[in-house]
Amino acid sequence: MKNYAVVTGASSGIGAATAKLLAANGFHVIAGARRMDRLAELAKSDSNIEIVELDVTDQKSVETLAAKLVGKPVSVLINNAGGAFDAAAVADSDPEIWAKTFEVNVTGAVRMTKALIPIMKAHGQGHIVLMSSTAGRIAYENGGTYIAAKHAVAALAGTLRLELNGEPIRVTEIAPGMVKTDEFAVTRFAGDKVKAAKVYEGVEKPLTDSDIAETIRWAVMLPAHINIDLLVVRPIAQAAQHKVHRILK
Ligand code: 8X3
Repeated sequence: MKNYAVVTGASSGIGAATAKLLAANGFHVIAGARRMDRLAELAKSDSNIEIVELDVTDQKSVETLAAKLVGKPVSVLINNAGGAFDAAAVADSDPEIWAKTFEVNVTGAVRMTKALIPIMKAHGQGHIVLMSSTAGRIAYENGGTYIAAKHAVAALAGTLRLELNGEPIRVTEIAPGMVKTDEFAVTRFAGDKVKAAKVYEGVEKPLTDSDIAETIRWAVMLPAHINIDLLVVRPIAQAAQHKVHRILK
């Protein structure tokens, strides 16, 4: 029987690319997201992708999925659901957006992790991947909600690794830098595609969702005794958060 990999936020971007790549590499992928129409498209690409409606901010939704997975060989969880929902200075920011950002990026990952740890333990093997960001390692202006939430994800990864020491469960934090996806920057700028495009302006080759999926595939397919604690992944044009080589005409 194939090992199961559960991917959250699988309807687009890094989540969808990861679901496809893991399915192509022999996993039975459980692809979860809220948007079933998008997932239905994804499922057409590979018969090893099983789709499930999932809202990581809803405890019932997470429990319903976990109940289906009891007794199954779940060996990988990719906590990918997340996002940035504003680009405001802290002084101008909305506490509701703070709560939403933490709910999706942090508490959502906690819900999924809590629900699947017993299933991984019963299977005798597990790997929890947390998608943080370079925003989880350094601050920049006008990103406080997302930066704080991703720092929390990084802290969650470190805590879990300590607490699971002695169990056959790996914990990996993947911290992407500039990745150009269809939705990330557009969501951050509340649908403003011009502002979103500026993020990548003049950058010859920002990373793609498939690039990040490849790093995840590598980390989860290493022999089970090798734990990648942290992978910081940037395009070559981005030497540091504020140091981006742009070719502007
Ligand atoms: C996204 C990277 O630079 O927008 O996780 O924070 S950044």
